[in-house]
Amino acid sequence: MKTERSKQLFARAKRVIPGGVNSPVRAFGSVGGVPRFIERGKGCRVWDVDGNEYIDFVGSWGPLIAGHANPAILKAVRSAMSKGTSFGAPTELEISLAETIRDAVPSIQKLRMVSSGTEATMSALRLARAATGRDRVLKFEGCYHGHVDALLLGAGSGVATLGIPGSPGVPSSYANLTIQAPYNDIEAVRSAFQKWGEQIACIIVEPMAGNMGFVPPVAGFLEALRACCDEYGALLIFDEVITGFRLGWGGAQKHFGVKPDLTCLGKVVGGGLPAAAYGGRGDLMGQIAPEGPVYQAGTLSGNPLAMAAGLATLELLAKPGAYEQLGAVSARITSGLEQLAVEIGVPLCTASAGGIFGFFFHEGPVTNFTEAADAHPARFKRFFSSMLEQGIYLAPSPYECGFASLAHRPRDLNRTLEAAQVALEKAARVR
Ligand code: HOZ
Repeated sequence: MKTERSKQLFARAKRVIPGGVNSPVRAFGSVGGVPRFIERGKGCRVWDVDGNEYIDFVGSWGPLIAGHANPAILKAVRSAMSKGTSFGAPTELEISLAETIRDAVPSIQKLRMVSSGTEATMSALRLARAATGRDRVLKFEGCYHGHVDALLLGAGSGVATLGIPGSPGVPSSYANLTIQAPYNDIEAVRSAFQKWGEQIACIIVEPMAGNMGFVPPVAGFLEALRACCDEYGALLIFDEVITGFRLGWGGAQKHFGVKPDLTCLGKVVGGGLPAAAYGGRGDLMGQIAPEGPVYQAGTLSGNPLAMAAGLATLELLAKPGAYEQLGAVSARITSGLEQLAVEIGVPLCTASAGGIFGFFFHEGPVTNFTEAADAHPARFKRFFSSMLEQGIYLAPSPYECGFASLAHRPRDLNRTLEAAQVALEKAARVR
């Protein structure tokens, strides 16, 4: 596969952008090789600057649930753009998107649009601290909630991929307020609450973890978090930046029937443009300025192009059968991989739900970050490189998940699994 042009651009980028990328997860840090510079996308495919074609399971890290350059989304964005790109003033579009989200997500009575998932989690955390008058927060190892100071400790995604220790630059007085527990370990949560219960403002959790690979909650875990928060007067924050409108309409909280106090959304709700949101109980959201004293703001918050893209995306997802289609794509990939792995004799465990899937080179089960980190990194690296060479674009790290789209067709999945057979055979030879 020719990669000359990507190599040249990467070298040029590194002279002006740290690491040559605008987000560390793009750098191919743990898998080696040159990150592909993408020129264009259509449906489930992307093409790089060397003319190579790939079936894409990254989907811009989640937002592109309808595929690249979806005509309905482009039409909505063009229509909004023809009227101007940003006003820094209220628009009707942002009310429509907020109403659609409120009606879909069980715990949201009011919400605020922001521009990134990081802003959403940062703002939800501030609100939780203000509302409870407490400073400590509890998070889970391997969960990633954006690059918020207090939440970088033990984070998944790029932090785990690059093996970055906690975070230089976060004052220790700040980091000391973050308590960590292993994902799916309710006993660890209970003992943290026994020790610091009166000081804990909130638990923040990915209700299905998608930043240490894909790790679903064990039965009863989310319910136990809810009960713990209720017992000690802490708030429960679901980070649904990945699961929101991707696991299903209404997200993980609808799927599992557990209501958080606050919810963070991103990715899908922006339809491929920069939009995110946080929301929850009306009394809590009423504390946000200008209704209340908790300050949070943004020049491009509720940007009309992003609102139009988000609305158009949610309209596509509201159509009958959309989530069944996404679920079938994810399940086909994971069941196909499992079957191949058994035939080839390489340990592999998988999980899928809605438009999300994941796999580990591990006997399984994988229920927390320690187990995820115990999977075979060299096998993942070999598998990833072989898939890429064969035109299948997966996230370049074992600490990420795969994203299905409405644009993946059975023939794309067949091609993916043909490539996976070759890649798994190569991975199996890695000891
Ligand atoms: N949150 C995504 C990683 N799991 C992608 C965003 C990024 O870090 O670039």
